[in-house]
Amino acid sequence: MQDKQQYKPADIERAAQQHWDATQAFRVQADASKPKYYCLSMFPYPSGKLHMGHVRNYTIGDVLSRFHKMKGYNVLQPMGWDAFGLPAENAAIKNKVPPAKWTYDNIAYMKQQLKSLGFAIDWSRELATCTPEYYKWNQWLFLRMLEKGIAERKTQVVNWDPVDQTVLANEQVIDGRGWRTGALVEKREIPGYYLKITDYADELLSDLDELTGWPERVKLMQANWIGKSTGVRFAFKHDIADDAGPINDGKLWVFTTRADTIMGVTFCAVAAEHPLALHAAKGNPELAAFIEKCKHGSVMEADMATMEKEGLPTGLFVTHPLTGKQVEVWVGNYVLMSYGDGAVMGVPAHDERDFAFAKKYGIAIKQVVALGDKPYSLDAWQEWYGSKDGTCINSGKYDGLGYEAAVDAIAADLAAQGVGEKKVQWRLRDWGISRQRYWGCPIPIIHCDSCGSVPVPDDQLPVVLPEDCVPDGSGNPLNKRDDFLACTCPSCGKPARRETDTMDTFVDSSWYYARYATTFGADKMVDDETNYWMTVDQYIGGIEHAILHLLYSR
Ligand code: ANZ
Ligand code: ZN
Repeated sequence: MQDKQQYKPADIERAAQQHWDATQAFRVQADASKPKYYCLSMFPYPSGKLHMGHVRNYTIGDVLSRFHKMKGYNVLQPMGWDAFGLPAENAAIKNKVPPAKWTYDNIAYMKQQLKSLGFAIDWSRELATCTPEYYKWNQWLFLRMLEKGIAERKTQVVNWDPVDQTVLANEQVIDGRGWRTGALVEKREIPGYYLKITDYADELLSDLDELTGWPERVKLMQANWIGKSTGVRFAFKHDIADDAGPINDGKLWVFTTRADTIMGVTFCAVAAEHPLALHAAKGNPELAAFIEKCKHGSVMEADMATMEKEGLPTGLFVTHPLTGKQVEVWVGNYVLMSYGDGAVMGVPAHDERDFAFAKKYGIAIKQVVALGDKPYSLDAWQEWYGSKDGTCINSGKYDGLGYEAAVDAIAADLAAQGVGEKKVQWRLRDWGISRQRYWGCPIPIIHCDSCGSVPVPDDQLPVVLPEDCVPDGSGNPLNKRDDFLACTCPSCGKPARRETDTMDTFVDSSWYYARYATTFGADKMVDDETNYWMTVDQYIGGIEHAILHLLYSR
């Protein structure tokens, strides 16, 4: 009888792994004599235990890495931890342990799981975004952006839980109510920090053409996200005033992509947060209640498109710039305050949303574009909708003009009155990076009663996050930490208060790939080693991850 050969993974794999460890088999450095291969897997969130998705993802990366190593490449396969974020705070509320402890425990456990899988990882480059060595560079880069004017402080709308007196993340709002308190969530305006990605909108859009190897539909999603829209911005004049004088200087601005339909305007609609809506609500409890209700509604565009159109008249009128006629202003729940000017010219004959609104409230519908040679019917209209075919009718001097000629003529007439011009409008918003959360990278700003918001000087970086707070759900625990809050103003030396907002975790995960490639422990954000390894040759992560980045970079 022959000896049965048995595969004993525990023995064999341990021996191989110990050998790799002892010889530092996967530890790599820049080496100009070899071609390099940088294989980057999406870094995990330390949620507790690895799941099969991790194993699948990292196995693919490992196969590619080993294959290239055998082919003679200098292969970098790093690993690290996307370690800040809300789940750690939720776990803290539930288990009463500091998020730091929960996170570091999870990292230790998951690291040992990863190690037992025997991946060809250069562990000497391991990083965790919640460590001061890492997030110092978030702070440093933020300060550089502040200097360049591409980071700024401005007001932002947040979800406010009136019972817990705290800001909620979108995912903590369930059916319009706070996840813990069940209280109706309000939209509040508070100061926040933004990165001006809109300054780069043109570049972001045109450089999509240079991306190779991405599916067209992904590029299209990106383009739609950036959302370049060419149209006309113009104003309806009015003399609606409050004690401080005419509201918005007596002009109701709107943005339209269909200036050719301007003679078909039968109403205007403004967002619930628009100054005219707020003004009208002062003497109108019904309108005030409606505005209050809208505040709890969605601001997601997808929801806006499908939800039941609702509105109320304000009783206010503005003047049509080309006909001189009075046009009634309505408040409409389908008008977004955050897009364009937060107001629209209502053209029910040609805009789907305006049509639904006008039908519901008995507002006049006036056709001003001939739909080819077809009579005006719902079918013909649906077929035409969104197209730029057809010529102006019922439009006085613009009759007979096609889309472009009509837009040119109308824009010129508006410009001659000083109330309008052609405009490119972007859907892309500046990236709001501040969160009113504890478990994140502190924003390096100091508030001084005399000097205002003052940047923390570089030699005081990193601003270290205390790791022993246990959030209880009622607001950011940093607000109760005097040892964190108290500081001196870098500019006048008087006692001042530290900013308690932290950065969105997408700031952390937007540059970790560069840090892996940097000399370990370098006292620079990136260095020559980074130049050697960059760019990433192969990224392995769910498309979900890429899409999440897109969705949250609002
Ligand atoms: C009148 C009109 C007539 C429009 C027509 C369209 C078709 P995009 O392409 O997405 O830029 N709009 C403008 N600001 C808005 C806001 N804050 N909230 C909701 N809707 C808004 O869409 C531009 C069109 O969306 C604009 O052109 C305006 O409606 C509407 F036959 O003006 B349009
Ligand atoms: Zn000061």
